[in-house]
Amino acid sequence: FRPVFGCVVSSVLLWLPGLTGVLQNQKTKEQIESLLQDGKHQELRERLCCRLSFGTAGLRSAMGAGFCYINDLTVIQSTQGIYKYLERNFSDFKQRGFVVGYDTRGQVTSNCSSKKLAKLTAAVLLAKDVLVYFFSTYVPTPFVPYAVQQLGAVAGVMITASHNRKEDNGYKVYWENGAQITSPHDKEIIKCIEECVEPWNGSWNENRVDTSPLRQDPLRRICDSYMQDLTKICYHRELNVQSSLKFVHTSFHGVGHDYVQLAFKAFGFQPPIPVPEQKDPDPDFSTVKCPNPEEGESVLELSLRLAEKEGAKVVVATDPDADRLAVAEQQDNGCWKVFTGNELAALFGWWMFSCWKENCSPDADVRNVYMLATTVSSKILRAIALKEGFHFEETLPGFKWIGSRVKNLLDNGKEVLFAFEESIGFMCGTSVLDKDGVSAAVVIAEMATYLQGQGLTLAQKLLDIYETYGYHISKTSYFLCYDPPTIKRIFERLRNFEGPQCYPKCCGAYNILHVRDVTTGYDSSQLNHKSVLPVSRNSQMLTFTFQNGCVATLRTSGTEPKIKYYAEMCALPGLSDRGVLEEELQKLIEALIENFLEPAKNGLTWRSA
Ligand SMILES: *[C@@H]1O[C@H](CO)[C@@H](O)[C@H](O)[C@H]1NC(C)=O
Ligand SMILES: *[C@@H]1O[C@H](CO)[C@@H](O)[C@H](O)[C@H]1NC(C)=O
Ligand SMILES: CC(=O)N[C@H]1CO[C@H](CO)[C@@H](O)[C@@H]1O
Repeated sequence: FRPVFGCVVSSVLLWLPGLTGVLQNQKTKEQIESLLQDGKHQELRERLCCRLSFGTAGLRSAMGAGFCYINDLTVIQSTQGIYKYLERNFSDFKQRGFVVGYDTRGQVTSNCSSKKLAKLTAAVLLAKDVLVYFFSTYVPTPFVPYAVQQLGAVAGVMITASHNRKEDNGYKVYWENGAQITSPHDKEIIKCIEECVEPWNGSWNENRVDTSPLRQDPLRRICDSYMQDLTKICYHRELNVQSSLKFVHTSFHGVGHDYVQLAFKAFGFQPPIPVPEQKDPDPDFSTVKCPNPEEGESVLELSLRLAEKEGAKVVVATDPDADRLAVAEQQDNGCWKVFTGNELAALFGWWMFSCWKENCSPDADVRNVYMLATTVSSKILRAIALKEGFHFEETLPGFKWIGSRVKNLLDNGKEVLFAFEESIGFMCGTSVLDKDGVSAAVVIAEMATYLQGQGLTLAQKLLDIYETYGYHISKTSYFLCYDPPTIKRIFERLRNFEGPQCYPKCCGAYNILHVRDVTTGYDSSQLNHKSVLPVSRNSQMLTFTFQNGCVATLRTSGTEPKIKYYAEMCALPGLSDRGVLEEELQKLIEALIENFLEPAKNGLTWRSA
């Protein structure tokens, strides 16, 4: 399919290669037919003269008819491309096999569901004699990368749109190393997809998973082994068993309930109290305005009320595909504190290191130990690492970078305890090389239980961590800017601030110590002035390290018309006047906007959030 062909929509419509596919699904067929009848040529063009772009995150779009939507056909086409790519790259692909998992999403109007799309994914591969590990029921996203590694499969796919709105779905691809694919696999796969857009014989046979001898159900084996592996990061089972602390868990209408229950059992806990209205799968996410626990108190309403009724002090919330975790804790004044991703990371980082230290063998070397975070996440782990003697590393934003780097470190004999990204994604231990809300939920439960024994709450311990390692206060926001030349101008101006190829040395009254430009690969803090991070030419990202301890990153968003900023005040241990630090951070952000963003916007207005 080439976009040009589709542009004389009505007459050639039926000749488009692959269009027979659109028509295989009665519901998406009806959507196209009704657009045709109503003469909605513009919308037809938008739906048919494009192709869903396949990237390192796989596919992500609304479900519905058309080549830039997620539907039976686009999933078949993508899987055919992946088949082609894997067949060329792995001589033992068919024997080693491929993992397919799915969440609980679905949409009546297009008769698409994650399970159906997963069955079609499996059908494409089974028809080509590939061994397929197809889960017999929905699973958390982290189960797929875990299964890929455990089963020695070549790759895997999870059909999920995580915490996105209910209209969306997605197709997330994991490589044999158990991490999400990175470039250039995505580019190669795109080429392969374009080579085989016409569905093959057999690709439509979604019922093949029920009959093919090449299909295996890995559910039992993977679930048992996952729960067994979880206990590697359980350090205080004896406390958990006796604990009277109650927990409420919400699975946000997604996959999490059964798995979080099992994880608590594996740690020796009483089962957490589920939020009844949200415990079972519901593709409409009926009780939340958006299925993202990151939104804080407003979406946690039902959990918090239940916790108050039950006398549970801690609420854990897994997002719909259970790869991320939000946590709230009731404070002495009765109010709830919903922790940010960065705050939770401070707790996890402290906890995973303390547990390691207490349990490591006498000849263990702390210099062999690593923690990781993405460039836009809090630097609290850096502060802990500095004081405790282990390594801290940054990766580009996105867990695919963390996963691949962790695998690399493990292959080189290093020990990785914890990694995170600020958007409540946590990796505790290394059984799964991706964010995992199930393990994070049970680890925080153990932490809260242990702390209760010490007479501390999570919030009190957080302050304690800040006292010990230095306060870390961060603020993230963005400007909407619909004019790409303006965005380009802003960043180019910063690259040529004090003359050609000369980055700013200060921002208003604030002195800049170091600049890192991931777009060009420059980093003034390195001896050779080369950034250790992979160069990322297609996006803008500049990080300034200020003399006062603040670190600020300006970056564009890959998919939205935004300039985002992430600023953090990293104070030295002992500087504990939070108010003063907050004020300083606020003033610095204002200086950043006034000096770095405003002057290059040419009168354009933008909306700040
Ligand atoms: C939805 O798709 C399934 C096959 O996956 C089919 O059996 C069913 O009849 C379809 N439902 C509607 C309403 O078209
Ligand atoms: C696919 O099936 C059709 C009809 O059954 C047949 O004519 C065609 O040759 C088949 N193609 C391949 C590649 O097997
Ligand atoms: C690592 C590897 O073998 N990559 C190859 C995979 O297959 C594509 C063709 O589809 C080649 O271009 C890659 O070099």
